[in-house]
Amino acid sequence: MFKNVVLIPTYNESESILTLIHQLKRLDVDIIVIDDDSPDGTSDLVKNLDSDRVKIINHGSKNGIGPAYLSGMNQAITAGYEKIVTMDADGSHLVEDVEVLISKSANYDVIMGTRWIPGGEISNWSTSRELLSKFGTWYARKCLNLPFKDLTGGLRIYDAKSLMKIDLGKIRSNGYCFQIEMIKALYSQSATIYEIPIHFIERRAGKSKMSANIVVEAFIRVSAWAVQRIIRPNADKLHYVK
Ligand SMILES: Nc1nc2c(ncn2[C@@H]2O[C@H](COP(=O)(O)OP(=O)(O)O)[C@@H](O)[C@H]2O)c(=O)[nH]1
Ligand SMILES: [Mg+2]
Repeated sequence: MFKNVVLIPTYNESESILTLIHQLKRLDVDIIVIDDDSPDGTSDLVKNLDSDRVKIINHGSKNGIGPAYLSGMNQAITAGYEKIVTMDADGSHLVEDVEVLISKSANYDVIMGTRWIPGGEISNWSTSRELLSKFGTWYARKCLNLPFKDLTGGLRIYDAKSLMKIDLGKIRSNGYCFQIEMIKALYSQSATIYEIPIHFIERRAGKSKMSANIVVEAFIRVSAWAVQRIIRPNADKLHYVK
């Protein structure tokens, strides 16, 4: 067993997952794929690899990246991994950037891969997705008073000990709001969080799972948290602590 693990949530990623796993194998990491019963057979492809370094969690029906990542994090913590990388399956996150995250992770609880700082880059993304992503981060920054430049990205590395300090059961977001809630929870516990620039490349195969429901969930949750912050400014500190 390596000391670091990469978590990859999948829903219908049969065209991408094996390429990514192959690329990741040059790093000293184990891999856990968390699949929500993909009809395209993603989980069978991973299972058939029959590799000690690659595990699959069959997570049940499609329920968003939040619950999928939480299953993966709980398994990774129980197994005793030190650093937990999270990344998309579709090739949008580069293994080169994962390497950089790992190399800088020793002194931080969380490192976030960030598109919207100097050195960060996006390729092939539609203007509407870029605007939505930038608006999402801007809105969450303002509502939650978080000093970060990319709150919705999926490429991160968490220190397992820092995750053990929060009650992961309190994280309730299903969609991409999960990424915001994780940072909100860890920041409330004074975690050290650092951003590094990454290159995000929009997928070439398969389909995005972004939907109106995901946007609505994030908007409603973040707005409600903003109101909560005004009423009880220190509530998060108690809410998320283990
Ligand atoms: N397990 C699981 N993975 C999901 C779900 N929704 C999205 N994903 C995965 O999360 C990652 C990011 O999703 P993607 O559709 O590429 O989002 P986009 O890049 O914002 O368009 C991919 O690896 C998806 O397969 C879900 O409901 N369950
Ligand atoms: Mg994608």
